[in-house]
Amino acid sequence: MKMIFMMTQLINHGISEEFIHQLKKETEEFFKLPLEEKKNYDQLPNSIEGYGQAFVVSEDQKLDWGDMLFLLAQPASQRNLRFWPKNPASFRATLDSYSSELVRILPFLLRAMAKNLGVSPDVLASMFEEGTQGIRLNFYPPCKQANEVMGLAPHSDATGLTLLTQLNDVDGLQIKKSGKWLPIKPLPRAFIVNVGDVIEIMSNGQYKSIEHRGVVHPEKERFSIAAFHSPNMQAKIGPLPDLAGKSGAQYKTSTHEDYVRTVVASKLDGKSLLDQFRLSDA
Ligand SMILES: O=C(O)CCC(=O)C(=O)O
Repeated sequence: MKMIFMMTQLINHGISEEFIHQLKKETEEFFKLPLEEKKNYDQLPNSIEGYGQAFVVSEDQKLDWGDMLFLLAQPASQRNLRFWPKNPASFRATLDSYSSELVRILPFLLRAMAKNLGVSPDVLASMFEEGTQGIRLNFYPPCKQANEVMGLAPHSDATGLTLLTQLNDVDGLQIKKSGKWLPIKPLPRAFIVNVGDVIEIMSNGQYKSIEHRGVVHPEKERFSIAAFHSPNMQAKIGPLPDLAGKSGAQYKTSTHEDYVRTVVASKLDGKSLLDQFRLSDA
């Protein structure tokens, strides 16, 4: 049986340690700005983009113990600079370079995955060309009652492939494996690569999206950046025809627009989103 990863760590990616250090420094400086200044980048109603909280669906929901800034970084033509911090002064340029570097790396991973699946090497990479990239910067302050709160609620990413960087030496990411939460220790300078729901669907279930969560440290703050990659808007979200043809489609096919509409209307709850796309008689 071939090895299929749900989460792996990528090293030798060509992004320098100095650059990651700068990214960390500026991310930290941003989150340490006075609240009044950060509020200039506040999320607008019914949108995740900007400074605030992720996945808030109701007034009485228990919020995550964390701050975040979410930016739509690609396609670059669709950026809304209203949400891109002007302070620190070079932060916009740093984020822009980071976004481009990840776009450079992504096709290598997608080609390796296509090869693993036994399909044409460029089939996934071409669907992700001119695709979307959302960048989420996370700041988890320490919490004396760390066991009582959650930095980031359990979920799988609704997108395709996520590249995650932990910016300081405080761990907090956990993945669910065989029903148990397993802490992840990032390798030095590695990106954590998480398979998302879109890749689970496209691979007809051969790759499984990974359920994960972020826990909080009682004394130390933590910073991370997740970059979520999705196919372009023309791509259909469904099992690749070569895979569905062999074993029968396990998931339905939707337009990308319909897929996004379903995601936005769904409550974040582990991997439950996928139930809406699974074919019941498969
Ligand atoms: O902070 C982490 O390590 C996890 C972040 C993450 O998974 C996310 O932002 O979706």
